[in-house]
Amino acid sequence: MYIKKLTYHVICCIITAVLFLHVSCTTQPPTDLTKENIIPKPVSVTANGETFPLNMNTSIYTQGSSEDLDKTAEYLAGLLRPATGFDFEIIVTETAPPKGSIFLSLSDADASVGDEGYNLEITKKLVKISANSPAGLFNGIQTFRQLLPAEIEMKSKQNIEWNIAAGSITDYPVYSYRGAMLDVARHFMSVEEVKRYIDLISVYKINYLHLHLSDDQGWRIEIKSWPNLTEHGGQTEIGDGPGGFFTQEQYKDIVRYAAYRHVTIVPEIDMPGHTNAALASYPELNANGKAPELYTGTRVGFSTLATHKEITYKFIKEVFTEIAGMTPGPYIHIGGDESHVTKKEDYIPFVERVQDIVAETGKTSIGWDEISLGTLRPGTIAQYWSSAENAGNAVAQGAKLLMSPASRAYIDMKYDTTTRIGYTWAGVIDVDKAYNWDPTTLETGIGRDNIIGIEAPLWTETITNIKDAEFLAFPRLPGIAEIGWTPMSTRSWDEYKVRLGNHAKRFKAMDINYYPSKLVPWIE
Ligand code: NGO
Repeated sequence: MYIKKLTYHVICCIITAVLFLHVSCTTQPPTDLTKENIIPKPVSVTANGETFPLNMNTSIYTQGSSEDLDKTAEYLAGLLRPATGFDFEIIVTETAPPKGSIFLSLSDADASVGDEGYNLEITKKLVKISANSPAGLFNGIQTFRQLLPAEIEMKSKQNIEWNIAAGSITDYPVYSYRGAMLDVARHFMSVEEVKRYIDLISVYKINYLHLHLSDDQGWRIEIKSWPNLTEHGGQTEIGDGPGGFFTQEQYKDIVRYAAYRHVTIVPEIDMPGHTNAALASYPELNANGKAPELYTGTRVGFSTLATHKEITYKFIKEVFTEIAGMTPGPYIHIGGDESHVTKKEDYIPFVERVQDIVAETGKTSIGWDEISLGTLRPGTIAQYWSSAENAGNAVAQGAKLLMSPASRAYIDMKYDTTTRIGYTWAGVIDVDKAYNWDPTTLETGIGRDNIIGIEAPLWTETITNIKDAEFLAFPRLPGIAEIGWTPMSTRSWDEYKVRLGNHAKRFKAMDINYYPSKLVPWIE
């Protein structure tokens, strides 16, 4: 009797173990597109209950051929090849592609998705991404990418099934400017590090990268007509690090790399303050004609260009002409913040004249909110970071605002008081605080019509490398990206944090050094 019972028990155990193994080895194919965790959240998603399987026979078809389409198809194939190990042949077609394909079209999108939006139609037979522009197709690809298992982000071949939930997505952004800023002046970052940042921001449909290229502690962009800026002024950074700078070829390489990912570079030369590196490199730019020592501390507001000297404007003109010549994007950022040692009566005409110089190069100026103390040229954008009064002045002049309120969007702030790196002057900003705000209701008098977009600045006084940058940017930056993309009416922190928690696997697969905030239900 006892032996019989034992045998029965052992058989039961074996059956349970086999069943368990079976279930854990074959994950169910996803069928509900509305349950996917897409960041930024799309405008509308409907499911059809089907699944599309990606396999070794899947090819990428483009509807007709153009340089843009070919590049976009190549980008997509490059994204999918490493982890799947499949070929993803790219084929041009004028007719409907065969079953099992991915189809890219620049002719069939709804007009309502605009310049940057897309339609993603998935059935069990076909994935079709349509858009009115290459940027829209690129955005559709980022969404498609997030529907695939997180392993798609791995660099080596993974032996898993690549199934995605089917249905339709119609999607387009709220704001046309969705930015990130990287300060390469306080601590220099290499070309490779900047490219990595571009890769990461473009996953979340961020389309501008503002590079803070000069400050008291270093000048980071080669200017052929003023070579000492980098030869001397590029050799320091905060602390005892070696500094560094981008040659013009390297800068152009960054611009091209970004453009391929539909990211526009916005170069900033900060002035008239934050200029010690330039002042140390050329004595004639100083009011007293004497060059100060290079500076490697963290103070702000102690330097100024000589606003009364003509040579200063020759300098600015030549610098901006060279930079404009390498920058296809429409904007040049002129800084303008914290010019505490420039008299207000000098600061105002200076900023007005600098906007004219930028206009002569064919570009439009962006400046920190202080620039609205003076008259803004038509088109000039003020970047709201600290003074609501300055931002209000800009609005009163009819200017658009780029929203970077420090207490929400400064991702160089610590998450809590124990965070190893970061500042606290604008408060501690955990993931909820960075996400849970609306640019159109933050300040009275600033509404939707006054806003061009949103940007998350990453200042680098406390960080020295891209891994630290990742730690401060992730996971706050995807939240800022969502503010820029998704209508406020469909956003809520409680729903977002669950979606974000599901991105842990992706962060890991992308080797992102993220902060595992306790406020987020991470699923690893
Ligand atoms: C301020 C200041 C920067 C600092 C940053 C640190 C602006 C626009 N000017 O933001 O020089 O690096 O704070 O958080």
